[in-house]
Amino acid sequence: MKLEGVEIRTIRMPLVSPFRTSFGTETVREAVLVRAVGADGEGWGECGASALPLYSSEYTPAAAAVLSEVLVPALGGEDLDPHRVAGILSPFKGHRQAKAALETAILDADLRARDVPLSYHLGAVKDRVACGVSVGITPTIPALLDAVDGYLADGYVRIKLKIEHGWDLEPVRAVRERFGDILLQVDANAAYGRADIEHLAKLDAFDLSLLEQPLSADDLGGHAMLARRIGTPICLDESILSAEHAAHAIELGACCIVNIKPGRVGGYLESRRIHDLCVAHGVPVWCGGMLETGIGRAANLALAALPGFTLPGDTSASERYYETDLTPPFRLEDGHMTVPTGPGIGVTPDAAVLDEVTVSRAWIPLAGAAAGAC
Ligand code: OSB
Ligand code: MG
Repeated sequence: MKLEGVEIRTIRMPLVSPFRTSFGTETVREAVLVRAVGADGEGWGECGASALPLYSSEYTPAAAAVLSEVLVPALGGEDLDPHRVAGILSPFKGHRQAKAALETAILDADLRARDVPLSYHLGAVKDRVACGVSVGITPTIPALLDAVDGYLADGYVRIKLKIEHGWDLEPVRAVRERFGDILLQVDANAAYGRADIEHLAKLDAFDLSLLEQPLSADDLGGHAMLARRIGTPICLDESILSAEHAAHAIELGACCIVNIKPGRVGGYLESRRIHDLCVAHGVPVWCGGMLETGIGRAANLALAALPGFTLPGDTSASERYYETDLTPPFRLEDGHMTVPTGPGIGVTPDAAVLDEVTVSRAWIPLAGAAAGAC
């Protein structure tokens, strides 16, 4: 893959409804998209970072800057194997979501040129995946019950509720009582501390499939303490930034389930390593989400089709997030979504829709590439 240059775009797309978590409320998805252009075609990647550094230290202006100023120039204009990108970028600390978007765009361009679907490249064994939905914190419990009711009517096979201090036992109890025997799990986005262990143990009354990231990202020891006290399985999200982190967390008994978000761990290739590690340890995994447009969603579906993804992911339909997606909309059929079969990520953004939501763009030519290539 000989790269001519990379386009970095920032887009802003209104969400169909506000998404509230313990760390803030999103009403618009701001994201960076990466388009890698090579002699044999182009490829796309979506950066999971959002407008403010609330989920992790990354955020869109920083992601756009590090891509333009550091990561893309580091690639040079030489022939590039997508599997070598992470190694080339590894001297630069952090910025995993930005690195993931760049690696994905290059991998997509390479796979398209060779007519290979991403799912096949990663080792997928399913052509459709079971889908869950992540339900934000609502102003009232009746509003939450309405939201869950709507998603169950859409066919989602599991519900994830966001929780925080003051919004945990009661909403969970209300959903369990109203909807009975559904697959139900909760996500705290690191809102609690070790002092809350006894309180969190009360969630055991609700037969949850898992409790996601209750404590701070750095506190693997606290998660291990909680895991010994509580019956509900602990799943980690923010704590797992690489296969190495996953190995440590499993070894410590900090989790028995892992949420794999490709951006958070630096890309789909690292995601596959985490998947393989978890399968070897008998740890189930599922595919998380960052409110992706169709670009990121397509790639997430490819990953979610690997054999170790035995739990439904946050791979929801386009209409759960956007009135108009950048790609043909991903639709739920009988609680499942079809894994794209085209080469690379299998979808391409609609140029007119993309231009409408673009707020800034930059073209980074690569050394050795023809001037003005675009
Ligand atoms: O913690 O899983 C999370 C969205 C943004 C940031 C963090 C998280 C989420 C979600 C939504 O839960 C997942 C999705 O539907 O894309
Ligand atoms: Mg989470």
